[in-house]
Order: sequence, then C-alpha cells, then structure tokens
Amino acid sequence: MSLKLYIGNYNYSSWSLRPWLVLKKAELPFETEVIDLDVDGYKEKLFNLTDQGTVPVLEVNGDRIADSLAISEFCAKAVPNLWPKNLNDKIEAKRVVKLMHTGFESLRTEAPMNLRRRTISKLPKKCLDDAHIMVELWDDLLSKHNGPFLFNDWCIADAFYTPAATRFESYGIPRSERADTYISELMSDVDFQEWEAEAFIESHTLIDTDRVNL
Ligand SMILES: N[C@@H](CCC(=O)N[C@@H](CS)C(=O)NCC(=O)O)C(=O)O
Repeated sequence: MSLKLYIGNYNYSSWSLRPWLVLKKAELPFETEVIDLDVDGYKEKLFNLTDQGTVPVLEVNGDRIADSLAISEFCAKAVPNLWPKNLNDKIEAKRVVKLMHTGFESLRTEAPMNLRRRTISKLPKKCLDDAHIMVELWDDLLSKHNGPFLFNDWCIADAFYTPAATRFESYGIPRSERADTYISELMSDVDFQEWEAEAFIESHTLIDTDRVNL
C-alpha cells in the first residue's frame, strides 16, 4: 500500500497533526508533503487535491481521503488497537473525538495552534470556558481510566487532543494538575516531538496567526 499525507504547515496545522500522529502510531509507512497555507495559489493546490479544499489529505494507492477523522478511521480499519478494545470505551472515545472535531470553536479560533509560540495572553472568556470544559473532560477520563492517556492506552482520542494540549502551553492557559501531567505526556511523545522539531525549523509564517492575542 502506498500512502502519502498532504499536510499544512507543521507549526500551525492542527488538523494535519492529528492523522499524522495516527499514521505514526499505526506504524504505516507514509510520505509527507507540506502545502504552505495562506500563500498565493495555496487554495487552488488544495482544491486540486480534493473538493474539500483543505488539508490533511491522505493519498492511498492514488485515491484521496480528505478530513482528519476520515483518515484516522481509515487507519483504524487497516490496523488494530487505534480505538479502545472495550466497546463502551470505544463508543466514548468516538464521542470525545467528535466533540473535538466539531466543537471547542472559541478555543480553536482564539488560541490557534502555534507550536513556536509561548505567551501568557489574556484570552476571551468564551475561550477560557472551552478550555475549562476540556480540562474537566480530560480529568474525568484520566481518573476513570487511570491515565496516562484518556483511555489508558494511547488511542485516536489522544491524537485529536494533542493539538489542543499544545495551546495550553503556547498561551499559558490554566489547567488542573492532572491535565498538566496529560499535556506533558502528549508533548513528550516521541512522534509529537518529531513533528514539533519540523515546526521549529520551518520558515513559513502566518502573520495573522502569530498576532492573535499579542
Ligand atoms: N474538518 C477538516 C478541517 C481541515 C482544515 O480546516 N484544515 C485547515 C488547515 S489546519 C485548512 O486546510 N485550511 C485551508 C484554508 O484555510 O483555506 C479536518 O478535520 O481535516
């Protein structure tokens, strides 16, 4: 099987990071191609890949799958153990992934992923409310499953919350002790660190994103 993942910039593309982590954990060999976001002609490049006009996109033997969750589901069908084994846990993991995939809008907008960024910003209340709800969700799952990951063993849910975890670090967002340990766990993951190293050497910048909450 030949796999190629088209991604946005390492520093900013939270949606790309998620399936990239899933592919790594699945140990499926894949090539990566970066498409610089917000430069002349970038949207055309994205629409040339799929009708969705977004990254990530996974090319599988020439066919293309758009969307981080669809790509993750493809991996979970190809390889066991990317979702929890226990049926109820699997249902719950899918629920919290869906929540991340469609929700926490204010946190995503007001505190965009920016791996090179370290600041202590005054964030809008709605954004802090989202962060608080996320911390409660993590605390519940980590205590129920006795961590280190949301369902004890690493699963797709942890990939989906990794970019969110980085925002707590980038913007100095308050969190519980347990959530802080979880964030450290995700950010010291060897695959995440490989991605982060690419972000640190990447020269492309998104000026508007870098300005958010300055
Ligand atoms: N629901 C999509 C969202 C993908 C998405 O919005 N990706 C951003 C990059 S992180 C993008 O392609 N943006 C293109 C644009 O801004 O025009 C997914 O889960 O993959």
